[in-house]
Amino acid sequence: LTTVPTLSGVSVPMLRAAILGHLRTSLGKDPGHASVYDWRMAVSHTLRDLIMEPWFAATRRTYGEDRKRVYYLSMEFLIGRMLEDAAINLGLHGMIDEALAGMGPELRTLIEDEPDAALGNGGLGRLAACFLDSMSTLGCPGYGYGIRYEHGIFRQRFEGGRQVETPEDWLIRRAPWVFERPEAVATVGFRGHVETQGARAIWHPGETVVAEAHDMPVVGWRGRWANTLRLWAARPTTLFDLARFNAGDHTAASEPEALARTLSRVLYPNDDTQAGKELRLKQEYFLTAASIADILRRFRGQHGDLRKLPAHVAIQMNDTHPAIAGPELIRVMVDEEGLGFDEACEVAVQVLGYTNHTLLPEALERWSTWTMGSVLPRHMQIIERIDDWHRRMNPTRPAGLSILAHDEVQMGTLAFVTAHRVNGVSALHTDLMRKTVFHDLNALHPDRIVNQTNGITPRRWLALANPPLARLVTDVVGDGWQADLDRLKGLEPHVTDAGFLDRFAAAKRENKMRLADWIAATGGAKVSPDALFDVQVKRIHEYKRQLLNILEAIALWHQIREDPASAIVPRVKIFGGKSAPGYATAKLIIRLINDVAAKVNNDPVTRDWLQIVYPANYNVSMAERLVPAADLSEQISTAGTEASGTGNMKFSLNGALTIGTLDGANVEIREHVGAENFFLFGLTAAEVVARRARIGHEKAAIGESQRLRDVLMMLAEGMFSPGEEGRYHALTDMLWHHDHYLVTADFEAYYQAQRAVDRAYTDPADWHRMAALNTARMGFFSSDRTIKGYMSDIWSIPPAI
Ligand code: DL6
Repeated sequence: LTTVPTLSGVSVPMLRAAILGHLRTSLGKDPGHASVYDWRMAVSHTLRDLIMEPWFAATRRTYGEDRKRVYYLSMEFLIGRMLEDAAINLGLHGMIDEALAGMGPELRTLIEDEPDAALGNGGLGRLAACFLDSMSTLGCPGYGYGIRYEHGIFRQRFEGGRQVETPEDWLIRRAPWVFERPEAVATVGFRGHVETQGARAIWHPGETVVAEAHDMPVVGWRGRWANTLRLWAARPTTLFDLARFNAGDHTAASEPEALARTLSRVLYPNDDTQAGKELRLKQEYFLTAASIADILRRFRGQHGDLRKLPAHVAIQMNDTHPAIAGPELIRVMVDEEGLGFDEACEVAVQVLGYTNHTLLPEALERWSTWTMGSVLPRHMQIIERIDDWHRRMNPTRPAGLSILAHDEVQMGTLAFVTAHRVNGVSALHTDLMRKTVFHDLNALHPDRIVNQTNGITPRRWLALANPPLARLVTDVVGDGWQADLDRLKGLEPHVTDAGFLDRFAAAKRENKMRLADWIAATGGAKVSPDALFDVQVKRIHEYKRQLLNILEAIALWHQIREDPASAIVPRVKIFGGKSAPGYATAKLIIRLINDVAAKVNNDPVTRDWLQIVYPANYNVSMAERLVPAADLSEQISTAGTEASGTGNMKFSLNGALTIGTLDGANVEIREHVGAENFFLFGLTAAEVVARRARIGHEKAAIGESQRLRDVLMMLAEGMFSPGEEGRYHALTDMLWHHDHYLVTADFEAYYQAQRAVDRAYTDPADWHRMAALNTARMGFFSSDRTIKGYMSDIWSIPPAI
């Protein structure tokens, strides 16, 4: 990929003129009266202008060289802020800073003014955003396809320690990175009936909406390539019911508009449970149908015959959410293009890939055949025929293995059957996919399941988030690591050099001071950067075991109270994360963390040794603050439950040591950074299965730990819920009687591992050496490596030359 000429000529005076120009012509503002918002928009437009040439050039080249394209269909893209990302990728951060000097607010102020584009719940959506960044960096021609939710993931605040949700409104002000494309539309139908004319089926939808494209350019490293994230917004086919309006029924007149808009109004705030809502199914079909119509329109313009699709098009289904893609593609080929059914199935399979992101049974999507049949009647018929086709093609298929088992459409099975590759997201997860949920399908299709261990973009998660460490890395290994993360290995010979370690430690300290200032400024506790910053940030879920972490905090607090001399390391435990609004246990855990924080932070005996901080509304921008400042990364899920994790990679890359179980990508991180630089504890996935089968394992574990008994007693007696003794009885009952996630079984090992952390932290030089080795050995976890794997093993897209 060659350097983009438009960028090489950029200078500070030119940027200054462009920013002032935009202030005047795009914002209509005199600099003397411009607000922070106006300046942000002017700078964003200036950067955006510079992305146009790479963006157009990438499209021209893709057409000119007739390159195969990949289409990444995802219900979630957790993008975060765009301005700083564009500035870093274009290499213009410093110049913009200079251009603004003496003229407007600092670039940092403008960056902080931008709302996060938070169109996702957690790992799955953030992975999609990292993948787009890598595809653009690698020059892999591709589109992300998603929904332009008016409201992204809800805003979280705490009232009396409890999570309260309010709507997020990233679109309330203009979004400078989004281009409306009123001409790029697709009509999407629902319900209705299917008419049969001989062998032909004609679907007459009962409802239709229009999907309207909104495009965001995604620029790669140094602007050498830019792809498109195309987000669909729903609008009505008829704007307004004029007859009803004239009859005086003004509210009813707007009904068509209101109904359509509902489709793209909110992101479902569940990342792991079947929403079970018709609206969710409609959203999934809306995304999929609009995207496939768009893909086929582009394809037909260039190549015509849909039988040639696999040579030119790869479609990746990000989890089962867009798994209706198989039936939809087949519907178009059979009903609209006249292909034979079996032939259409074969074409679809060659085009589609499916990534599985979870093995949790409650997260595997299923729709009742009744719901599917009434929302998408033609697709229901096609799904039955796909199931029949699959059975015919695989005569040894076990009787119970059907897409339609238990009168439900099993979306995991549907996605598996209609994809030529099905991938897991870490080595352990892929292995478990083969052995558990997809055991029978794997036996029929032994080459279909492949592994692609997740990765993260080093541009956002090191270059952008951690400038002090990024500078040190550049000084030692030279520029270029941002697009070739294996170069971090060049740090390794320096980890025994005291001068290097001092600089490494200074970078961490700078990040910790910045975080401490932010915590204080946002109304949190005053924390000291000398303390060990111990961070667990992710969705709140029982399997992720924030409960284990907070129980350990209670045990530590109790220990220090009993024996103050036993405290050797001051520690700040930092939590961050949202619970699904309807997930009562997770919400109770949030309240417990806040209750324990209130007690512990006000205890004069322990205050200097233990503090608990839980800033509300964890999102991508907060992660960018927390990750670089962490000393310790908590990756403590029950083994066999976290498909991969990507937070674990971000922390390790930024020089935090991990305390973790052998779960998801932790296994591979530990292999890469070295077992001696990782605090391992807990049961393995196989041991988890065996332990769960032992009746009364909870009581046995509690019986073996006086410490755990003390903690549970304090909780049960209302130590953290004065005036309401029973507040946490649901949690203590669960731990005593049905502890599915084995908090009790792993508690003691976790407590001891934390004490090993304490001891290690008392030797700062050695700690920093271990931390630096983590950074040096994380090159493998770049999402560039992951995308290269998808390109070669799933999409059959050659690297760009
Ligand atoms: O693959 C991205 C990410 C993994 O890192 C996490 O381990 C996994 O929990 C997450 N999965 C989901 C599940 N959503 N659904 N369905 O978000 O994917």
